[in-house]
Amino acid sequence: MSDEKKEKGAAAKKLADPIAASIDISTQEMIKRAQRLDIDTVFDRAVTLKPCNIGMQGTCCKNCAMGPCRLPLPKGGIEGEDQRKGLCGATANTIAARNFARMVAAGASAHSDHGRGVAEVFLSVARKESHDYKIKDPIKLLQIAKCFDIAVTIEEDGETKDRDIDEIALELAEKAIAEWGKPEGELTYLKRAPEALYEKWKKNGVLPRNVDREVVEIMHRTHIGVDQDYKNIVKQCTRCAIADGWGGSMLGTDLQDVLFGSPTPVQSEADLGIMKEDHVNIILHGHEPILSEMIVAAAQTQEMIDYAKEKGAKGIQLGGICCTANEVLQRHGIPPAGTFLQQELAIITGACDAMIVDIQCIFQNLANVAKCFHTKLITTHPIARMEQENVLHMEFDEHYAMEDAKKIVMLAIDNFKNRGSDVEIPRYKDVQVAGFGVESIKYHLGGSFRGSYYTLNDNIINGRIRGVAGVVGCNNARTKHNEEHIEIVKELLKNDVLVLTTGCSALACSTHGLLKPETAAVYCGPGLAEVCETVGIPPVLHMGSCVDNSRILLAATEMVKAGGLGNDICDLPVAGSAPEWMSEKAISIGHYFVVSGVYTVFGYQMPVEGAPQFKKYLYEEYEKVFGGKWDCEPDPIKHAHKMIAHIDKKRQALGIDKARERILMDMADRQALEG
Ligand code: NFS
Repeated sequence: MSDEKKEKGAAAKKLADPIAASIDISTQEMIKRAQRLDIDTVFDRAVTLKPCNIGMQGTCCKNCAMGPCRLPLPKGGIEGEDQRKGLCGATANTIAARNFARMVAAGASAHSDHGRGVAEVFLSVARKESHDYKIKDPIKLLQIAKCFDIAVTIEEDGETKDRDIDEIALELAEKAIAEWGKPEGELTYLKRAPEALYEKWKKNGVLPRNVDREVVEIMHRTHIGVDQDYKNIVKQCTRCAIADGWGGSMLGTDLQDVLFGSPTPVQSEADLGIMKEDHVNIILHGHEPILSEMIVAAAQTQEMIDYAKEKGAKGIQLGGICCTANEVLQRHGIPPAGTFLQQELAIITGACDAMIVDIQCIFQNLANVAKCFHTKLITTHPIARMEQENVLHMEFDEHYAMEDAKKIVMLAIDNFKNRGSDVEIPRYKDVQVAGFGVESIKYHLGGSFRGSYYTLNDNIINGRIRGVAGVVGCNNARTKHNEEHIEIVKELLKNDVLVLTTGCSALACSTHGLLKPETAAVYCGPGLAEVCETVGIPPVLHMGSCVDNSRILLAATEMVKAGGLGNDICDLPVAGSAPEWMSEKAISIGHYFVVSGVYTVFGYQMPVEGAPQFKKYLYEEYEKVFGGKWDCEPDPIKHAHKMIAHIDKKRQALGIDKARERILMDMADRQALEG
């Protein structure tokens, strides 16, 4: 088909307006290019396919074959008693709570199964069955071993000796893997939470027993005819979400750090512009670093670099999408090509020689886009395959990790020659510093000998830093791509709130230049700018992938430990946000933050609007139980100010609001005083 015909065809279809779809110029350019080439992207599909209003309200029940029973909120709300019910009599509250619970279960499963995968690789490394992985962070290994009550020293001939690290690793691996299904007791990591929080969970009967059981119990309780009390359903959501944040996700993060190294700040670049016309471009997309770590190692071997040159390329350019991007960024400085909504666009450049995917957040439409170019789309995980014929499945086996990784890299190199001449890589990219783990924040704040969160707390108490916000989560094609992330973060910075970020929100911040120390002078209020400039950190700290939200929980715990800001996470002047959430994982994350004591605001509509009592329970009453609560605010500026108001409320409760008032005096105030 001629270009002219294609353009006419595209004009006849309903298409996204690229400028309205994203704030990124690179994204806008690639949407335009896709439309010129008559390739549909998620942005166009969002225009033609509208969401179901009843589903959005959370009140469509599909849990048995008498339904679906749809219970929309009547226009004008409910007057008097709510008469709505499904065939079995389930109320709107029960239905919305059950749907919410299943989202928590699915989200917790995704994170935790990822964690389990890492634990299994760790076990095989400890058993010396997988030779291509090594224990890269033995210090972290010993730290975790302590949490599991594993002896790290032994008595021999009356002398204390360090135990062999391999022996400790094996004991730890076996104990860690048992966390998913142990028959008795409770999750080991729960005790890492501040004592007051642990006791609160215990008193309310929500200590998770093991990871899998809490998911199974949600599925059981939400089956037709089981749990019909929304408050009781939420209670199980809580237990399951804790099992995710303080269990599966936290174990995933820790064991990844042990195997692949704990992140330390690295400089890199971000955006589609990191792809290079004269290089073999390999895009790593998905979540588990088990595969991507090995691809990075393989692509950096001289053998592969020489092979790429032999085939006419100047080298190999790796780039990431989604949380894999965060994993390889924080440990190796591999630049991210983009967020969740940019995955199709990376192929649309025409310069993607291979896209390698593992699990989660992968569009099935990638196969249709790849078909229009030379791109090899390679699935690698047994639980995530695609039906389309042009997709290659190369199952990755950790026992032959390097061999498998080299095969995949070679395939990409061999494909370089098939690249067409119609290549268009957006020129945009920005620099960034990423990879702040809990330990490296400690180090940056206090040096290696006096590393502590004391400096952070001190600056919160003296008012230079107003509070801390976790801004995390997805993109959602129903909102303008990246706009909410960036607006909210900038508003928080302006008001002296330090931002911790993960997931696609972190990637959005990286492409918009918010992850560099120089950002402080441009966007921050005077107090935060001063601290960042003194310490030499960006005001937005990249803490990794979504699984790494567990790092934010531990950072908050460190703040509690450092003293002066209360004795529980709910006492801290902190707030959470997922501006453009869309996945079930985000709901699980949101819920574990709430029940860890954090006020958490989502940007896109929550599936609770059709059940006002259930909504009120999550948005208001739950705070009395766990100290945190849900909220939703689509307007980014209002969203940020709700978080700031909460931070101020906590400052007031701590009696540190006065210090901040002093700090906020500007020149005019001073002159007025002097006059
Ligand atoms: Ni999180 Fe990571 Fe991105 Fe959302 Fe998907 S990649 S696990 S779910 S879209 S932040």
